[in-house]
Amino acid sequence: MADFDAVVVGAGFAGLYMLHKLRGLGLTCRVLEAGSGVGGTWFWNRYPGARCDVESFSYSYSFSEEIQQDWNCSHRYAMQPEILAYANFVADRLDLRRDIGFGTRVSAAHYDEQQQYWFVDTSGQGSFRARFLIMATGCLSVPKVPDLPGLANFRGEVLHTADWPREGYDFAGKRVGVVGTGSSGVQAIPIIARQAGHLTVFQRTPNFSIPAWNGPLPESQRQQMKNDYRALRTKARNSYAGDYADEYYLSILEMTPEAREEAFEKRWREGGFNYQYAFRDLMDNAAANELAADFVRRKIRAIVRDAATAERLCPRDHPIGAKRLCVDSEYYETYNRPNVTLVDIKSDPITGFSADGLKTRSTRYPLDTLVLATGFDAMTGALTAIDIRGRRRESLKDRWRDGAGAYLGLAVAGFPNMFVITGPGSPSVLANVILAIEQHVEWLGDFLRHAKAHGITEIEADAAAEDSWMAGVRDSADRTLYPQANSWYMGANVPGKPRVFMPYVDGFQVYEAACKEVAAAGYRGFHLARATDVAA
Ligand code: NA7
Repeated sequence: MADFDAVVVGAGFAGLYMLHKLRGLGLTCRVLEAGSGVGGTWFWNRYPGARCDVESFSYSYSFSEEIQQDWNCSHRYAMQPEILAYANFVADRLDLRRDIGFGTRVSAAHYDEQQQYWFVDTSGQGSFRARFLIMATGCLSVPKVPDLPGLANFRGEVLHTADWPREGYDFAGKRVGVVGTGSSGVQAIPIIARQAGHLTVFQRTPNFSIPAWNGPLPESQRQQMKNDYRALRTKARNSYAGDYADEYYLSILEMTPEAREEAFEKRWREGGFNYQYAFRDLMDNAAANELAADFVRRKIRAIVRDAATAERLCPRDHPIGAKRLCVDSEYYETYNRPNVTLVDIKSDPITGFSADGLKTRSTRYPLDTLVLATGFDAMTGALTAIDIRGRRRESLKDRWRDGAGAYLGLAVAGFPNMFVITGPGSPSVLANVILAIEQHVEWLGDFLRHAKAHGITEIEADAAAEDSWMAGVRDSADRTLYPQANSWYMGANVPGKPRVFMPYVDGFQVYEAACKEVAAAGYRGFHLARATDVAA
């Protein structure tokens, strides 16, 4: 059995930075990664059109001046191959690979209370013992395969966006069906439509999508951003969304109708998430939200020529922003193509499959290929897939049966020395997730340095502190419109998963201040013990 100070699970952006940080603390570390390369979700999500919805200059590490100056992003929003290349660039630059075990899927992790060690098991790649177990398993890493009736009868190819063939896929001339119209579907559909013979989109729920207006970054702009990095990163660090765009400076309800229309139009023209974050009342006032939603519906009707198709694409069942906004490139325009059909499977549900197609209640659709863009068991799926057992062999899956939670979104009572990077109860996916990762890794790094300096061998969240933290997370979410959507933020996209709003909604900057305050108060809410304390 191999021995380390820490085992880190996952070599995405969280695992890579965590490894670098642990090395800096003089701790030995092994990163265990199921994939054959670094990059996490960007390693697996290779579907056509896969792209980040956070702008390139934000969606990058800020901890190394050298890295941020030496890396060149090519577009306003980076495509998946470029993000994967960036993860590899960082891994090479920091010489991280030698401490990563690739092709290693963690199957179990059990805590030994007497020894204060985690025992980590893998599927055939050995066992490990470590004082600390750091879960860098990502929020969007376990693909959700829907239980479509009779899918096993289908003899065509079935692909999932989040587990895409590495060699790519040729849609030329094929009859393709796509199920799922979240971000992945919205990004993939325009590209597939350009290649396929015919594309049929099977939509259960329409989503709101804002144009990305993506394009190459001119060298002058790239240089300007690099020169301004210090100020941009500081602004991001002090913001709600962990981004450097201006935010919360307009109130929808306080504007005149003319000014409001102009403001929506301006954000639509600018593209991306600022359509949401520019307005301070969009997520907490239903009337304000409806005005913003109505503007997007009017845009859809203006873009999509067939009136019935346009109506089917107009979301009505949730407040805009309560499900993550999609950021698209010619998504709505795609429905003007003669080779694209939109089917509403809420009113005409899928009833089964034959060898060569899909059947809804009313119609048969011959297909060669079915693409599932059906999302993820988000935020907790990768954790509950592992047999994690803490004190008294309690399993994390059981602990989270009625809803996931963690003190500061980082540590779970009863699971000492285990930390979850961007876990439930932290800003994670509501912030620029790379900055959310950096903040967690840095805070945890300080905590582990403190532990080392004081001979602390066991760190555990206090159960009452965790309950009170999660009650705060829920109360804050309940003051917003977020819980009104059946979103993956709520666990609502996975049948049987408890519906608890998981991310921290009060803002990245408020969260970071709370974490600093906990540290300044001697890590309030944590029990710290030395091996001798336990033996005594
Ligand atoms: P999402 O946003 O969870 O979208 C999944 C889509 O798949 C959504 O339209 C779902 O419809 C649909 N879906 C899921 N299950 C089914 C079944 N059983 N039948 C029909 N349709 C189904 O996942 P994405 O991968 O697009 O994006 C996830 C995040 O990744 C995204 O927000 C970015 O942050 C990156 P529903 O809405 O549930 O009716």
